[in-house]
Amino acid sequence: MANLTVGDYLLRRLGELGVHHLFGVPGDFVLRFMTRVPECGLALINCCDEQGAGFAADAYARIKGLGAVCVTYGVGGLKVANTTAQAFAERSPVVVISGAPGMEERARHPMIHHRVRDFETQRKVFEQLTVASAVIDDPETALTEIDRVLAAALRYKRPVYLELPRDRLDLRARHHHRAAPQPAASDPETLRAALAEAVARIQSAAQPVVILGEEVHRFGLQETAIELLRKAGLPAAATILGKSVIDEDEPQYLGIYQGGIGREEVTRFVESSDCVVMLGVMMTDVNLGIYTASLDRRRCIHAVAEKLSVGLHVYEDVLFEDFITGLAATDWPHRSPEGWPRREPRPAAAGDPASPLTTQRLFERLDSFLEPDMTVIADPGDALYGAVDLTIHVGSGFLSPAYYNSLGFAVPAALGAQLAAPERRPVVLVGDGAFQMTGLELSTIARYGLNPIVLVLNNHGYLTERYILDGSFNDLLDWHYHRVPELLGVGWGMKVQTEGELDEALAKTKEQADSLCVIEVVLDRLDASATLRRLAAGLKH
Ligand SMILES: Cc1ncc(C[n+]2csc(CCOP(=O)(O)OP(=O)(O)O)c2C)c(N)n1
Ligand SMILES: [Mg+2]
Repeated sequence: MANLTVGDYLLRRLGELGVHHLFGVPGDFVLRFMTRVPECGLALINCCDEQGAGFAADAYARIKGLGAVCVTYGVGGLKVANTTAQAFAERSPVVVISGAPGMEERARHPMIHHRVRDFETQRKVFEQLTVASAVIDDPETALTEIDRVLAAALRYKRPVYLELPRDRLDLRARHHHRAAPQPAASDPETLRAALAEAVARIQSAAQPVVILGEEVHRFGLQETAIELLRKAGLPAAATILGKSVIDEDEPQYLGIYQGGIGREEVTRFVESSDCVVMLGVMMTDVNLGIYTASLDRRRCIHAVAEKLSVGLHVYEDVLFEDFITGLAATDWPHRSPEGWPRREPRPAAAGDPASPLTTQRLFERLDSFLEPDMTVIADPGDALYGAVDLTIHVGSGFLSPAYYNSLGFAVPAALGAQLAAPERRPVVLVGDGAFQMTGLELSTIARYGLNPIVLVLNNHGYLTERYILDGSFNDLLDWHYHRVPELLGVGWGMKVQTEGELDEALAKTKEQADSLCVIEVVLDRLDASATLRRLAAGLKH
């Protein structure tokens, strides 16, 4: 690789790490790098807007373990600050690649376009939003720096930033000077002690329960977690951010635990447990039902990437993955599934076809529509809260930014998700407010011939906000959302207001198997899912 240019080396490494698509918007500082993308065997997916590209890369990273967004300096770079912040907050390893003014021209023309305060500004912003960053300005260290930054994304499952001054891109990179960083390892004695204490607690508990969180997914430990549940005969709930961390048809699965705003039987079962094993659970307000969760830490085992505690004992130098793998490898005695809360069967039978649709009926109907070859992607808002109890028939089949909660994720995420997993058709659940933010990426979806089913929940404004404090600031212009395919000249759309029309539209999406489908679901202005009603009560202060 010693003879590659700096830019080609980066692209070669991304390809080796499974990144076959780069999402971005061109600009003069990144154009030459972009011409190298297809030359190096990767596809450049041109988005309408950088924020769309950032969300697409985030979804891609959640599915493939690494994603990349590629933008120009300032106007492009700063537009992906928000999506990078989300990737940081929710542990999604996205590589942000920004073109930049050349080192020579920085000296000659300080007021070059897209500059903000100085040439350091953008990198400093991204230093706050990533786990590693570098300006690749020196061919002597370029390879080592690229390797260091990519290794950090993979190790910490968080975004990283690489800035490419345009006059350094084509320089021949020199060979590596530094050895690759040693992979982190657990201290064996501490690991043994932590496992011994955790296993003893679980074995002696009358009603142990596991809560699986998002980090199990991010660290690729889903199979290990399932092995643990099956071998030890343990039931498991999931957090909302970790929804679908395991296939929700798994007999051990109880549903989403969300404290006081979740389903009552699950909350009661978890909170009455004498040993709650929280694996990869981030203690966010949304995961904890706006802090209505009642989990006594003396009864909890809490393992996350950055911490391990068993009751009040804190163990250092134990890697999250080693702890879960150790639990799964334990020889567990048989335990029978007694007293577990049963999954609520959802009414599958159709109601009166002429009845106006309600949010509750929409989600009940969707529950019987979903299949294992679909990825459900929900935007924050009632699209997410309504989706909490949908049964996802495949592990990692649900994506939503349920912590950082940036509206406008779902449509561009469908682009990233479908390119990452082409065998799964995305089902996008998006509010009218969110759709007005990034819905234009349907254009990119259409351009690349993808076929998601997009349900726009048109409740005539910002419902979630209405529940907290209403005012005209929560109103929106009522678009003809179902006619967007006409505007694009691609795809099929339908507006549905009754149960019968929804059935018809869902059936039609099967006929329109290869095309983009937009279903506008008209809902009452104040109709809400049960979860949103409970959540809103918690948010009102
Ligand atoms: C980028 C962004 N801006 C603002 C908010 C604050 N916010 C949270 S929910 C919401 C309303 C969402 O409206 P819509 O997408 O129509 O979903 P609904 O609540 O109506 O189901 C807003 C504005 C946010 N979460 N993200
Ligand atoms: Mg709305």
